[in-house]
Amino acid sequence: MSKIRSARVIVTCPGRNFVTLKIETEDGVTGLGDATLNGRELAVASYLTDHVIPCLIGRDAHRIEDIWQYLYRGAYWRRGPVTMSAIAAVDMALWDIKGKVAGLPLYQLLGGASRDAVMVYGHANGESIDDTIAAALEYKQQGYKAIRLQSGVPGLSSTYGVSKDKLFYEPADSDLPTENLWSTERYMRVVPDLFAAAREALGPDVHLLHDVHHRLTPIEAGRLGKDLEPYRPFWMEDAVVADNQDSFRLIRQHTTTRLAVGEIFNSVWDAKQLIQEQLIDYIRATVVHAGGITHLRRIASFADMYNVRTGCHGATDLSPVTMAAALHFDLSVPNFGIQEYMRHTDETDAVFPHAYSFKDGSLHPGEAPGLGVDIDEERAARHPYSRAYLPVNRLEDGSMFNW
Ligand code: EZ4
Ligand code: CO
Repeated sequence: MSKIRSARVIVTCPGRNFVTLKIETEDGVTGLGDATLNGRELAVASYLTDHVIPCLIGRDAHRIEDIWQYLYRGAYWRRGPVTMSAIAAVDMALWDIKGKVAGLPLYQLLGGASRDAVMVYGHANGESIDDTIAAALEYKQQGYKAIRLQSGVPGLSSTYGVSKDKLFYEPADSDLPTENLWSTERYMRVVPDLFAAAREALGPDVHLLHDVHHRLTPIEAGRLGKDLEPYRPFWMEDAVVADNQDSFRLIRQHTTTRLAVGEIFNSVWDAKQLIQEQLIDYIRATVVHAGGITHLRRIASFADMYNVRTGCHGATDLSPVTMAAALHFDLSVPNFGIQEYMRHTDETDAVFPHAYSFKDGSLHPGEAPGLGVDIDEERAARHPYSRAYLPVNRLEDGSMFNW
């Protein structure tokens, strides 16, 4: 028995906003959980402070599963990104505490390492195909074995995944949503050319990935997947919106390019049909937005029965606390596939000192007990919350589209 004495939410903006839950037990052991929901941060902060924390005080921090069920079943209102990010934060913090009490890195509590390290992919991007290839060559130089390619589209002033600052792409770029323009036709012409050039420049061994970011219809996605087949992409991500899971059947009928989806999924129910009918190859649900380590393990076990591997979301809006949690999970889970890795800025890393490290294209969570991440609260306090939104997208005729 190790009673929860206190819990509080820390909101900080070292370059971008992060919401962190800190739980402390009566024995003085602390645990951290990430609760960041990009562009909707304060909703989760309030959900935790106003509705979750009062129910946590006095509970046994070691009863992780029971607390998970209490917060999920006990809310009556199930699922959704706000609820599941809040539950995730509690879950991560409790696993962190359990690891610290045991004196073991979290991956040891999850069954131990199933592999030596976690293969990650980096984000290469550029305004033109040449710029993107130059960025990809830099990643290869740094040892990356897998690289995501996103290039600007001629005729569109801004494109998802393409940044001014190559190393630190940050889509939540304004205190009110910026307006982007989208043209499927222009986009569909560029991507196969990008992959042809990239395969030629980077050679046969590097894994090449691409994120469509929910912009196509199923039949368009089938076409793009087919166009990319000669260049053997590792995966095509978020080819279509997955609200209607049936959509993926049509894509499957037209291409053997591997499909990845799920960074905005909150629970196993978002992926049930996709997994059961083997309509995808990689499930991208992540610790922070899908109910924590406890629920992500459940999703992965289910996926394993259908040959679906994990490919956790790992953009910069997932704090170093989530990155650490994901790495412990990735190292242990049998059906790991790949981990997304967008480097945080030095400013962010200074607020969240961490034990994980990069080497030879892979990350390792390190051997510190628990998650192996801390928060420097003094530094955090120097970076107050600053409202920031993801962009919105419109078609050339002005109608709203998916970003
Ligand atoms: O747009 O994390 O694969 N990575 C992505 C990200 C998402 C952001 C949204 O907050 O799609 O760049
Ligand atoms: Co994505």
